[in-house]
Amino acid sequence: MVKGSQKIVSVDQDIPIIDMSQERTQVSKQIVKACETLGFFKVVNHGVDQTIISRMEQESINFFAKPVHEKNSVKSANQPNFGYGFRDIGLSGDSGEIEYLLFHTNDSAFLSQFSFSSAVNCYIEAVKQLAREILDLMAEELRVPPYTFSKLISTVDSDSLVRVNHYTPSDEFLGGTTRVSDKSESLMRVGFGEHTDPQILTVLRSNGVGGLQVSNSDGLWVPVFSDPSAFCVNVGDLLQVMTNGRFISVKHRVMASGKESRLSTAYFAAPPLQAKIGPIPPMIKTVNQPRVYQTFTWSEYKKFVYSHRLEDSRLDMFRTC
Ligand code: GA4
Repeated sequence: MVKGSQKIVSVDQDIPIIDMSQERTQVSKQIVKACETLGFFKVVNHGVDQTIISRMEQESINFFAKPVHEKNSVKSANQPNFGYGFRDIGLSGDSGEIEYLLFHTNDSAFLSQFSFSSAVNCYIEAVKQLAREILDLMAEELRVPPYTFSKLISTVDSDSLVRVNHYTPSDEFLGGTTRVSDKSESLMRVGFGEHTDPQILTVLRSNGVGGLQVSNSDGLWVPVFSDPSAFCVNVGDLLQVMTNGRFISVKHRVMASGKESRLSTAYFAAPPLQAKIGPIPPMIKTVNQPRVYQTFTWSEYKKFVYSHRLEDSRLDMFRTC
C-alpha cells in the first residue's frame, strides 16, 4: 500500500469555485474562507487572456513531443533537478509517473534556450498578476496592511518557479514501480506523490484531464475535476506561516489514470531568498492566537525543504512549541 493513501471522496463538490467577476468584498470573503477550510479553491472569470493560456499549452505539448535526447539537453547550469526531468522528483529519491520542465521565472538565460520563451514570459506575467490580485484580496479581508503578501512576490529577485508537468498514458510507462495496491485504485499510478507546496501561493491550470486530489480536513482525498478555463489556487507553507496557521497549506497529489495525457502548469509564487518570513503581527494575539511559527528566511526554509522527501511534513520543525 502506498504510504499515506487515504479513502477517496467521489465528488469534488467540496472544492470552492470563486467567480472573480463578483463584487470585490464578496470575492475576498470567499477566498479567505476557502483558505481557512481547505487551503484550495478554483477561480473562474479570472481575467487571464485565453490566447496566452492556449499558446503556453500548445508550446508545452510541442516540447514534450520532441525526441528524448533533445528534451534531456534542457538542463539548468547550476541546479541538477531543474530543467527537463523524467520520473525523478527532487534530490532525495522521490519519483512519479511524470516528465516535466522546472525553471525559475527570472532565469532569462535558461528561458532563452526555448523557441517559445516569449509564450512562457507572457504566461508568467499573466499568472503573476493573478497571484498578486488574489494575495491583495486576502490582505483586504484579513485587515492586514495592503500588499503585505503581494509585495513579496513582486520584486525582480523573487524566487518564483514554473513547473510544467506531463503525465503520459500508462502504456508508455509499463513496468512503473509506484502503483497503488488497493484494488479499487489498481489502475491508478502515483503521478506526483503527496506533498504541500513550500512557497507562498500556487496558481495551476490543467488541460481538462483530471488526476489532482487534495486532502480535506477529515483526511480524505477529494478529486479536483479539471476545468481548463479555471485556475486552481492553493495556499503554500509560507502563507500558512505568515497567517500564523490560519490558512492551510493543503496536502495534494496527482494520481495518473493512464488513459489520457494530463498536462498541468504550476506557478509557485515565492519571495526573494533573503526575505524574512514569520507570522505577521496582526495575526498574533497573545491570548487566543499566540505565535505558532518562528521567523526564518525563505533561503533557510528552502534548504530544509529540498533536503527532505516529498511527503515529509516540514513546517513542524519551525513551530514555536
Ligand atoms: C513541491 C512543489 C514544487 O513542484 C517544487 C518541488 C520540489 C522539486 O521538485 O524539486 C520538491 C517538492 C516541491 C517539495 C519537497 C522537495 C522539493 C521535491 C522534493 C522532494 C519545485 C518545490 O518547490 O517543492
